[in-house]
Amino acid sequence: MEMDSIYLIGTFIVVKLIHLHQVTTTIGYGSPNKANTYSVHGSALGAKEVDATRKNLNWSHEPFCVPEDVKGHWSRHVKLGAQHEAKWQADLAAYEKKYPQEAAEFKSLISGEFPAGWAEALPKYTPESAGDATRNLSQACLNALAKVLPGLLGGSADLASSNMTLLKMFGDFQKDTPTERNLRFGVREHGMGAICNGIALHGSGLIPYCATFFVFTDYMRGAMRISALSEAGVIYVMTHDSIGLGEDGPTHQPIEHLASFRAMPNMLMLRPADGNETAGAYKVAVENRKRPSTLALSRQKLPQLAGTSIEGVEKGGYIISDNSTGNKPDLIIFGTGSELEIACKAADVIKKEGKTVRVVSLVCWELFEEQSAEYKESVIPAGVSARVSVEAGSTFGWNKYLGYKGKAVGIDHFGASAPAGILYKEFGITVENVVAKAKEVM
Ligand SMILES: *[C@@H]1O[C@H](CO)[C@@H](O)[C@H](O)[C@H]1NC(C)=O
Ligand SMILES: *[C@@H]1O[C@H](CO)[C@@H](O)[C@H](O)[C@H]1NC(C)=O
Ligand SMILES: *[C@@H]1O[C@H](CO)[C@@H](O)[C@H](O)[C@H]1NC(C)=O
Ligand SMILES: CC(=O)N[C@H]1CO[C@H](CO)[C@@H](O)[C@@H]1O
Repeated sequence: MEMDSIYLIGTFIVVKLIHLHQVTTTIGYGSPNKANTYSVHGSALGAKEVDATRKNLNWSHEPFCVPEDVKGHWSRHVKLGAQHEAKWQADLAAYEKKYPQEAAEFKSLISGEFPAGWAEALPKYTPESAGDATRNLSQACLNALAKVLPGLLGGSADLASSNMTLLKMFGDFQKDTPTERNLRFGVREHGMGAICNGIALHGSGLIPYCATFFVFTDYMRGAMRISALSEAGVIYVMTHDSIGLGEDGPTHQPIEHLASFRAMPNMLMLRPADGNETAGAYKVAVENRKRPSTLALSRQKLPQLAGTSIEGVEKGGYIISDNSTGNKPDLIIFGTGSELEIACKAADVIKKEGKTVRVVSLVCWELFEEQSAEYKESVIPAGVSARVSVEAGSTFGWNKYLGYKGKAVGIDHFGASAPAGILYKEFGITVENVVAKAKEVM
């Protein structure tokens, strides 16, 4: 297969990362009095010990001096590197002559371009489309995008069948099958995130995604933070995103996770509510090659909500429905993900009582914050202080949009083991409770 070369890049990185050997080191090597002690870990050696170390290592050169023989030793790589590069360029030119189409694809990949019109491949939904879990809608997006984005590849921490992250037209990526695109990471979340960081940062145009339950981000938070810090555009597909996952219980139910990733710099935290919003989340995640995206997706079935759109998701927050005039609703209800439906239903109840109500989807706070002041005012007018939010997660952070008067409906304690419907009712994440809170603030 001529495409091998492209996927070999990925093989190389993955194999390299998987076969890291254990290395034994001595901290502070060469320091006669401090080597192998904690004191070299956190503080400088000090002038006296530096002198002793120089003597011990037989190092007679001035500080910051690179002796000629050392320089010569390392500089030989410059020439070698130039030779390797020239050979690579010649190979590529020969390849291009023989396989112009594949070479064009390869070049567009390594230059980081997306194929024209790629986003058209994202599935579209109408309010009449069947309801589904956003994890299922996510699988539809991944499979649609795999057809148009040759660089998209990924997998899960042994949960492909419950995470819905399998690229159906591809097999497993292995040593002997490098053109396949499903990576089997095994049950090791941190390694999975680290491997994806390597793939993203290699700069070969590959777009890595990885998946597990949202709560297990705790096992790979270090890798996720490195994605954010290192500007690695990894797509984190995080399913089972709330107490709505049901019977697995509190060990599997994320509570503070949305808030924690909203607090992480350079991380896009997206919580789509239905098909259009899931497609929008993927559009954002693919386009952001220098920011990782975390997609929080539901296990439970959700309806397609009138008013959702890809364009709305790209703005981070937008109006789903509104029956006010002059940008002055009596009430604003915010929702995200699986609770946007509750927000819409609560709005219907309150409208029937003769009030004007606006429902806002705050699917990605970071993107909303980047919008113009005019846009933000058009969605959340400063003059309207009657505000309620509903989200099946920690209420921490919602004051930013609710202000002093607003009320948050959420869950600020650990969950429990029961079917989703029972848990939502027990913990008050219901239409009735949103309506009650709305009446307190109006
Ligand atoms: C999804 O977006 C399209 C295009 O903006 C729109 O026509 C459609 O009604 C939306 N679907 C839903 C469920 O809101
Ligand atoms: C999600 O997809 C799976 C497998 O196709 C299916 O069994 C399940 O019913 C779907 N979930 C929902 C909530 O529609
Ligand atoms: C908003 O909807 C409610 C219920 O349908 C209605 O009573 C009210 O007049 C509407 N307001 C506007 C401005 O359309
Ligand atoms: C652990 C697990 O569920 N593994 C499954 C992942 O999905 C693939 C494809 O559906 C199955 O073959 C695995 O058994």
